[in-house]
Amino acid sequence: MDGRTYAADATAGTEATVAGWVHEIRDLGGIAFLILRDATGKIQVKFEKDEMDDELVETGLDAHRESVVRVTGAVEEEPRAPTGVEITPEEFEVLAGADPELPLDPSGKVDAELPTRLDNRTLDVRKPEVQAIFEIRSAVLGAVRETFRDLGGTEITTPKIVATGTEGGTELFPISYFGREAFMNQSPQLFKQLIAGSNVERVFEIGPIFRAEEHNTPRHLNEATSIDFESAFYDHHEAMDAAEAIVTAAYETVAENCTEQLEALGLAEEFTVPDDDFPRLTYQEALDRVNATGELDETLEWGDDLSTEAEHVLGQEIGGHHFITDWPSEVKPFYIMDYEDDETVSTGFDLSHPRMELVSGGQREHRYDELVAGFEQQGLDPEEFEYYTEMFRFGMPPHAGWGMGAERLLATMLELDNIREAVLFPRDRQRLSP
Ligand code: AMO
Repeated sequence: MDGRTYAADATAGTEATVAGWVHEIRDLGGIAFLILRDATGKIQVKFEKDEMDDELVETGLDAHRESVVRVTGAVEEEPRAPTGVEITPEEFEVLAGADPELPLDPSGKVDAELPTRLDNRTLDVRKPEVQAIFEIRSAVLGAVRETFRDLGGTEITTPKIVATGTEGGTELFPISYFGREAFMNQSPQLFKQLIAGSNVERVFEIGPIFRAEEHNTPRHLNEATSIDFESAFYDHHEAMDAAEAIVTAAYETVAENCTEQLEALGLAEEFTVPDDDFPRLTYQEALDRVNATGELDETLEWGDDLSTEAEHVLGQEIGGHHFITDWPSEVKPFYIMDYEDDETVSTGFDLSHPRMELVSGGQREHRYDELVAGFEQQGLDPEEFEYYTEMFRFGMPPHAGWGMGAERLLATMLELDNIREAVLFPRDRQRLSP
């Protein structure tokens, strides 16, 4: 908008035009204050009734909360105002009125349940603490991209409509594709591997993944954002180094550039960047640590998946981000490579925050015969995946990579109770719109 000044930039001694939402109006009789809010914060607009044009005063004070207004006037110092300045209107215009009854109170004085907030996301994101989450999300994704590029990665985008699933058949969303059955992709897994096998070698993608999850939990979405990485000539140790670098860079960026947002979330004091040296425990060591606490009713044995409860106990024990490596081959997917000297153990790894798992990855099976055998062992028909397996006959280098849930990274970083807080328009079992 021509000549518009943001609330935070209006300086005393100038004439400015500001535009934004009516946050609140405080009418004290002879004098009234309208607090205008925009992306940068709040500014006070002063109405001195006796000294101002009646019509202007009326338009200003009759504006309902959350109406969009534009104000032009002199900016003067006022230490009691939110930004230390106030504006006295010479012109006042309502650009878009708001109904007097709001489904949600953006000033936060009246609490709303999450479903009401998600139904009215526009109003919800007007709250500074919600706005802050999405500004931090943007900063995190920016840092992730930049760090991948520093690591020599090339950003790719891969199809979301696919013919076959990769991460377990029950979690697929079927769709109709010109009369043929197709699916929403659960992971860019096979595509990123195929391109790691090209001259591009090291790739990353930030994009949607779709999972028809059984669970409606605070950690699961049906559409999530996956941060994926894959590199030729990397082993699983190097892939873990890259995951550590990405997580640390995300925290560093937030600590450096998002102080206001952390304040809005009440996290400014306690926010800390983790050491980029996350402990790496083997799966067996993880079982032993959990069993030693005696906190579970059962004793975990080799082959058991770590339940949410077991993950939680281990998280409390370790107290920070940690890798779990050397998983039993049978609990990891067909594309993960097993150790040469012991095929019951895989190079698969997870990276967890004490609250939840963030990453799965591993070194990939790049040997054609072993790959095809892996499909069969997992009950998958290798013929359906020929577009993928064929390429392994034409020089597929050793390679490794991982996938990280962007929302889980944010939920753990910002101590959000529910992963949906980190998604503008979440998709879950109940929610298909907005
Ligand atoms: P996995 O299925 O473990 O591995 O997913 C990787 C990471 O993605 C996130 N994630 C989810 N987040 C929210 N809601 C969901 N429903 C959801 N599902 C997954 C988690 C999880 O750790 N192809 C492999 C990765 C690889 O090996 O490169 C994969 O998809 O943070």
